[in-house]
Amino acid sequence: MKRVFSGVQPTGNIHIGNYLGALKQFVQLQEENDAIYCIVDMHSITVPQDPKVLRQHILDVAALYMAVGLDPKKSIIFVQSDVPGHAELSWILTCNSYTGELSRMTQFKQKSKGKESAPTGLFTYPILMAADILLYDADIVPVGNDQKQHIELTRDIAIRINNKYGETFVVPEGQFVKSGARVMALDDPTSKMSKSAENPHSRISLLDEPSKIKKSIMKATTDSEGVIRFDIENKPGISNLLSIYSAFSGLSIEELEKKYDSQGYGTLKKDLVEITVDALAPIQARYREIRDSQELLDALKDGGQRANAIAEKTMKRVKDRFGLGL
Ligand code: ATP
Ligand code: LTN
Repeated sequence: MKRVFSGVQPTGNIHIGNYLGALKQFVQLQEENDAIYCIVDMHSITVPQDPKVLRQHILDVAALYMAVGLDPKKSIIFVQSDVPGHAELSWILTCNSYTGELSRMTQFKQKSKGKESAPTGLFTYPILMAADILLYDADIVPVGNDQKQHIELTRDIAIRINNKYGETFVVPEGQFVKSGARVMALDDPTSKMSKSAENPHSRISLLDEPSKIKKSIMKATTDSEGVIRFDIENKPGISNLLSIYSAFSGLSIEELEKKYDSQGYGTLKKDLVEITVDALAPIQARYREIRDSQELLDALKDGGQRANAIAEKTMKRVKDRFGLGL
């Protein structure tokens, strides 16, 4: 059995990009693996958060985890800050990574762009992510394409420490889905769909009402050619809609191109609204059931304890290797 680990930030607005790129795989992977899914609240404070809102968002994401199908009997579901090993290991990894490699991270470059000064946590964010993964000896890390560079860094750090201190960490592999790995913004199909974009019509959040979903999709940016075909370079808008359609329906892009041969963009969009609303309805219903339940709190508490037991073992091994403590 392989160990699977992944995390999502509790920053609200979990969207279909997060779902198709990451959460959907989480559910499949829990069936045949030893899966651990984290709500990475310490990552979210790399940018300012309102404490009251943050706590609500932690519960929102936990409820969404369960609403999309994660089962606390099959997977460990827990909150990062409940396990002190993440911060502890992060420091040890910080001492074994270089400012040069962190400066090359595109996420850091994007998030600090134009700012006179950026929080140090934004810079060392990928090290905390490496700690999350290495703390649990993860073999597989299912994430969206945007996290590729962070996974590479995690591998580099693990290999570096294994070479220097002897076998300490499992070197993990990223796992990326084929369709949905990079869902683009509906209003600007050249940038990725993001929680933090100002325009709410740039994304479809998992909890959006049908009327909002309809508005966002019908407004989505396309082109003036009028032909439905997949071509990311020249037709990023239509290609993005086809990818979303394919990921939700299970139909291949080729099948969709055939289905919509000589049809208008309006028809494609209308059908996509229906497919999306239908896919999200059961998730939304389950979310409403679980969000304020004791079941959710119990699952997180139990998950935290089980995660901590694994983390403590790793920390003991790591401290031994480094000669830390007694
Ligand atoms: P955002 O940029 O929307 O704030 P994020 O990547 O910073 O998202 P997370 O909530 O931590 O924040 O992401 C959870 C998972 O969703 C990650 O595995 C990430 O790769 C994936 N993901 C995020 N955006 C997309 C997207 N547009 N398409 C596919 N996967 C995505
Ligand atoms: N950096 C990721 C979230 C994240 C993560 C992790 C993903 C934090 N720690 C460990 C996988 C494994 C993001 O922004 N999407």
